[in-house]
Amino acid sequence: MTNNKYVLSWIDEMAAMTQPDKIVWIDGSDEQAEALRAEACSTGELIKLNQELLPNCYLHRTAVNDVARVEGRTFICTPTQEEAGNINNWMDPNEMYAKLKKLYTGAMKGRTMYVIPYSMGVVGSDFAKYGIELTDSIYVVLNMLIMTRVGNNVLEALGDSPDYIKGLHAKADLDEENRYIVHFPQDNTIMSVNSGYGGNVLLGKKCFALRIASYLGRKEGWMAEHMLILGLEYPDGEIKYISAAFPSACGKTNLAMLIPPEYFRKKGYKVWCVGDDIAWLRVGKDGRLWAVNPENGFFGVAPGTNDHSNPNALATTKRDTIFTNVCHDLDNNTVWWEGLNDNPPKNALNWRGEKWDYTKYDKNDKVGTSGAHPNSRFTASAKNCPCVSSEFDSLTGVPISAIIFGGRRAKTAPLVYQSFNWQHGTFVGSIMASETTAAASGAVGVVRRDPMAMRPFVGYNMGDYWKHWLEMGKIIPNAPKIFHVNWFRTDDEGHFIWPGFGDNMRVLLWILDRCAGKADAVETPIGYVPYAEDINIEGLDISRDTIRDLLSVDKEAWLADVENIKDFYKLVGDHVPAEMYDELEALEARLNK
Ligand code: GTP
Ligand code: SPV
Ligand code: MN
Repeated sequence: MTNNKYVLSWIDEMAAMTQPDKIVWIDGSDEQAEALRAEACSTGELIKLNQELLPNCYLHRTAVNDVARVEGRTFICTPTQEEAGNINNWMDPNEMYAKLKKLYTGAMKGRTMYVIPYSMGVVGSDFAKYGIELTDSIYVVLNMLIMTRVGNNVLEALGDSPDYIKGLHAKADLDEENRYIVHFPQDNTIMSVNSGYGGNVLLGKKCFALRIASYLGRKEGWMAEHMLILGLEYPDGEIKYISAAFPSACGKTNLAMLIPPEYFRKKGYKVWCVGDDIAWLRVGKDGRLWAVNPENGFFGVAPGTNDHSNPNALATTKRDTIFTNVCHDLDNNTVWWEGLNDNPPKNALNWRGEKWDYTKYDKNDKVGTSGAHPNSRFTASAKNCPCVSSEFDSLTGVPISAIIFGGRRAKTAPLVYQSFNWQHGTFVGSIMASETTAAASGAVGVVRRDPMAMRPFVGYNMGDYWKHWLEMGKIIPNAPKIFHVNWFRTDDEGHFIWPGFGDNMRVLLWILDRCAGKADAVETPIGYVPYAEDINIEGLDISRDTIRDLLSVDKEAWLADVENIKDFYKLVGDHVPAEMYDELEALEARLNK
């Protein structure tokens, strides 16, 4: 435990409000975790899976109304609304504290409050930041034990300092109408109530490592981004690092754990995973941008994960994993999800825990008829990933050569293009758009602008966030080059044209060749696009003409997009930096030329 008076008095205050029966400190030991798993199994909160096939694996089901992040109920409570900006929900902090106090009062009666001291980043490293989450959910404790670094060493590293992020989570009644995910950046405080789902309750993840951290990063001169980090190893052993921002459920985990196509594998190419969701980036002494993954595990999308799409992720989930809202195969007490294989279990419970009939599956009503919820997830330890990078625990992180933005665009965006420079690259990030996915509640498949894949995660004014990107560009002497990719262009029948997954490596190679000055490019109105001949398609059943199609830039579609961007900039409001408008005008002028 600790003598830190800031920690102890805060816990006293929170306990006085929530009134738990008892308080248990989480020490990070296996014994304690095992006892908690046993307790959760005894109450039905967890289901112990087949320990021969899936050692130390468990299944959890959330409430049916609580299956994704709730952006509409997520708030940034800065003293003024202007600081939070137009993209975030805002409420006056005092008003919000008063509202929350009512919801938390007595919320833990009859329950246990767990105190989780955790670190985002390697404990004791320059990058690390500490947090304490108070929760009444064993599921949250067990997930935090996988996703973050938990234990007494965190309290030792914190010492007497008040410098930690306070997080209070109470399940309360899981009442949708009173569900709140609230951030008070000035108070280093996160409060979550009436949810039990992933990003709403694992407070180290989106709440701390993105929303609060982005706010701190701006103050302290670094960046917190919704990015994977991977290392691409060449046959000669050299490794180049890339970070990439795609919106939720748009392919970060898949790209981070990519297995190169056979042609490249045989030559000795490899890909190493440093992170699949969040990157903290700082300028190194050598003037390059260095990245760490502050997390310790993966909270990955289950559906679509299989032996072909992402064998590394699948292997990672074979032990020590908590599955959330997947299908339960009763015959062998294992799990299943859509896209795992073509053999849906015949004797199974769906994600709601009801008897499931796979013959009724209707892809137009996935939530209603699927075995696994479309946003069902696995929580798995990074250490169990076959391709985890040897730099995973590095104290300094890895140097980034290229930053990639990307989204799901059926038409407009080409397979890949490069920005002209950092400012233009920031603009490219600011105009990112993607079709929405099941990772957040709401309609799926609607195009929305999602700047830097951070629309739901910037802890302050979006316009100021872009300004911060521009400022960072000025203090990184050897800045990464900025690119944009789109794996999701479709043909007239709606089929994906690009094979994606492992074959995305072919695009990464062009990107790194550009960074090394080894590849030419065509200058187009939107940026530098590869010559079709420069995308290596060895061993791939796809024609040069198809590649040309994938790389084409449709001026009419882009001009329509420009109008949409103007509206979006207006929505972001008067903090949009002048440089972004300059870039928008220049883009329009180039398209009209
Ligand atoms: P979050 O964890 O929500 O932040 O998402 P993520 O970006 O890590 O998403 P993930 O890698 O789990 O991708 C989710 C979905 O994208 C799955 O349905 C995948 O099958 C699909 N996907 C990933 N990569 C590709 C690709 O290269 N091509 C196609 N067509 N689909 C892909
Ligand atoms: C996302 O939605 O981007 C996720 C899952 O990575 S959650 O942790 O729920 O935010
Ligand atoms: Mn994410």
